[in-house]
Amino acid sequence: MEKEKDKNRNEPSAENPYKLSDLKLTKVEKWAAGVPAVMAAFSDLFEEGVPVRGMKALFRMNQKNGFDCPSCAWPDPDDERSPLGEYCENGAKALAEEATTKKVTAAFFKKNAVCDLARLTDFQIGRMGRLTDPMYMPKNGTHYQPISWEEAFKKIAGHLNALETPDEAAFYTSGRTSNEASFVYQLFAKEFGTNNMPDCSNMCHETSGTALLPTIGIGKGTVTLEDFYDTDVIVIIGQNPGTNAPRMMSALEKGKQNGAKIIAINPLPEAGLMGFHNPQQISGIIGGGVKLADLYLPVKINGDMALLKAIALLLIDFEKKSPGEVLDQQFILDKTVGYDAFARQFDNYKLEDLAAASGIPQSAIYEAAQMMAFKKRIIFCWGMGLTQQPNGVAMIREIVNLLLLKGSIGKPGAGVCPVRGHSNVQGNRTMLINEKPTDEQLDLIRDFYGFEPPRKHGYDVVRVIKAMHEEKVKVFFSMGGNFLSATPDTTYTAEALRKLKLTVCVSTKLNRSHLVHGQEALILPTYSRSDIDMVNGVHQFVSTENSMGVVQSSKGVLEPVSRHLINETQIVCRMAMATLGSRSVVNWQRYAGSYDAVRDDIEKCIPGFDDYNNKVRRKGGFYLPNAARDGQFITKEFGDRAPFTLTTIPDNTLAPDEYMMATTRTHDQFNTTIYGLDDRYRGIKNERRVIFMNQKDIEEAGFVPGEKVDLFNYDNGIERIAPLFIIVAYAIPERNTVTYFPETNVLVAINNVVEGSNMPASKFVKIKIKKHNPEIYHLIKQL
Ligand SMILES: Nc1nc2c(c(=O)[nH]1)N[C@H]1C(S)=C(S)[C@@H](COP(=O)(O)OP(=O)(O)OC[C@H]3O[C@@H](n4cnc5c(=O)[nH]c(N)nc54)[C@H](O)[C@@H]3O)O[C@H]1N2
Ligand SMILES: Nc1nc2c(c(=O)[nH]1)N[C@H]1C(S)=C(S)[C@@H](COP(=O)(O)OP(=O)(O)OC[C@H]3O[C@@H](n4cnc5c(=O)[nH]c(N)nc54)[C@H](O)[C@@H]3O)O[C@H]1N2
Ligand SMILES: [Mo]
Repeated sequence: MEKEKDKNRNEPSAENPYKLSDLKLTKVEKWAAGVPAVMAAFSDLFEEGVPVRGMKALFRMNQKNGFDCPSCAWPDPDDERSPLGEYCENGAKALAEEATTKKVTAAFFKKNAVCDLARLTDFQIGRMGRLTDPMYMPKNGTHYQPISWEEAFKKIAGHLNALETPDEAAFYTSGRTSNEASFVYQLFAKEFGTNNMPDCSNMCHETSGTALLPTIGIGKGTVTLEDFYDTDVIVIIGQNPGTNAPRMMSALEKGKQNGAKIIAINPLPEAGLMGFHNPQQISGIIGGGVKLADLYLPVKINGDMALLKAIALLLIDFEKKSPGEVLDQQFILDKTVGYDAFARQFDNYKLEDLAAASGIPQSAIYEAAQMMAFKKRIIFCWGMGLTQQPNGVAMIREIVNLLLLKGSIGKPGAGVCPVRGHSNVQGNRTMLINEKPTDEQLDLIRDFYGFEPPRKHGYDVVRVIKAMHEEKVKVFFSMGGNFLSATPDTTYTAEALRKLKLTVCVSTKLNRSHLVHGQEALILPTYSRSDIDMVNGVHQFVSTENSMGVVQSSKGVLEPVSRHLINETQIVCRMAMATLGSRSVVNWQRYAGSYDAVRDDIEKCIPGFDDYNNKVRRKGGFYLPNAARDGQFITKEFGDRAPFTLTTIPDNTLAPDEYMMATTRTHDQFNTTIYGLDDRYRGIKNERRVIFMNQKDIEEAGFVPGEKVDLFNYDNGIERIAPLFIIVAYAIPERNTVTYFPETNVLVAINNVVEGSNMPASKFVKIKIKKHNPEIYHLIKQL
């Protein structure tokens, strides 16, 4: 084995390519969506060779009685839905990706050794098609081989039951798993005896939940779509709606038409922040379009804290000049605590220092504060640009501070809107997929089922990788996702995964996490959201929760690609029966046979789901209760008041040869699923290994645009190398750079985390940039 790895040491691989594609730079777009978006969507369906199948599905996507788009978590309109379809370019791409009729069969695995496949990129692997059969990799094996479902469950049970403690197992979840499957999955982990349930939230919006729960009493957003339609100011900070939540732009458009102003805060002038052609409306297709941002603030990476403080400073200042007109004094008195200390801190801040730290001129900050000063209804939306910063929790608390000053939360047209990623990531959490469930949640499970669930907190994503390294975790089960590619410090994580005794991936498509595996490995193929899910002859539906707390049904429409697929709920139930046998007090057979049965019991264990089976059958679903939305902030520490939080400004000094790097998404990917090599809105064609730099930095470092460079990170005294990137000159603040994940995850140190939420700080990576050295590959450890 060692020898084989050595032999590969200097061969090209996903992390270490020797060649680049033929990069072409095109125009950087100022408008998102519109005709090219619709064309791109359709062309994807054609490329996958599934136009009829795909079109049929596309017209059912996000329609009442249809299925929930597997792409993002943006909600569907409660009332009218567009006759042209409630989908976007990226939803169509996600659909094309899973509707493909190309197959990765047992014969494919027989032909291809895993060590060869492991060198391919996620893009190359993703093209190969849908998984059709359960597959098994024996110890010291070179190829996956077919295995029956029965045998697969026996293997899992054998490994799980051989562990010294249940905490030597960990159960990961990506965010597409339905409420029903999530519920049985966490129930199994708890009955088995562990809270080791890391999930994609640990890399995504954990920071938001961590910040919101103690301040407003709920770890979720408070606004609904309707709030966007009738509001005064929408602030979009650290989020790229055009690419990652394109249907959000219809809501922004409607809000603007009704008079709202938009402030965009982002180091990059993203097309989706600047303007919008609505492809779902005839007017958007043939011309026109709306300008979105009324004010664009090109903040430095991590300059947001200084900016938010500067705005607060000005608002407090304006209030002094026009008492009672700027801040909501009654709200502050009735609903909050800690205002005095909060206001007092500004004696120690100067606007000019804050402006310098944020990278935004004082005049522009002044304009932003003016736009909010005399308005009462403000919505703050944010995404990974904030949550993946080391001080992300504090920054989101600072956003809450601003809204509390204005009394702009818990009333129509106002509040917080963390824009979630995966289509059911919020539902996963509601269903108790959480490494640190509360005692109240666990008591409900205990009282209903009659077993004592474990109370000790489990591992999150970063901690589980370390625990694998230390061989404290030996069995790793992933419900969806692509753990290797999504997580930080790829080389370190790959080493951790290889130490495991067993890795199990429940997946729809082949990905790199199947190929960098434990001593033994299983791939369990399952249905995707758009597939018809028949159980006991009945066409079943599942349910999901969107970014705004609406739970609705989702029913697939496509014939599955293989007869051997079983749904995620059945996979869990059969694993539970094989593992726990007569030890279990749960009727897994009943759950395996009917989602209604699962929903009946969710209703008993999770508040807000009364009458679940009836309500979920209503067109459009139902809203979960959200006290903060109704203006009640029930916090543990302060009763029914929301606290102001005192935060600090980070010192972001860089060494002279250091740059700050944010890793982000192209328009042509869904996380680790790479649809293509373009990033149309940012003017990139045919290459992902690019680094966006400011023109002045390029010149000062003695580079030229188009030059090939290698990237380095040195956190914790370890040299991490990402070779062969092309410099692209871009409108980005000085000393800031942007690259795409997963390619640059090798540079994100495992200890570079967000304080409080322990998420990887993937938008705050200190790097050095050197001219490409063809000899560099000798220094790089092969995965
Ligand atoms: N097409 C598509 N859709 C997706 C996904 C996808 O990969 N592709 N992924 C889904 C998932 S799981 C998620 S979580 C969401 C993610 O959606 P987003 O939250 O939009 O995530 P990113 O694109 O990673 O980064 C958002 C923005 O943060 C900005 N940014 C970087 N650093 C800073 C900073 O310091 N301050 C500020 N203010 N901004 C900064 C970047 O320029 C970028 O525009 O999208 C979901 N939807
Ligand atoms: N550097 C850097 N790293 C990041 C981020 C970043 O911005 N920068 N973003 C982070 C974020 S926000 C997130 S959410 C994570 C995402 O992390 P993950 O959720 O782990 O990754 P995905 O790429 O979304 O997972 C894709 C795989 O899921 C499987 N799949 C798709 N649909 C289904 C389904 O219906 N059922 C099952 N069982 N499997 C399915 C397919 O096999 C596919 O290969 O990545 C994080 N990593
Ligand atoms: Mo995410």
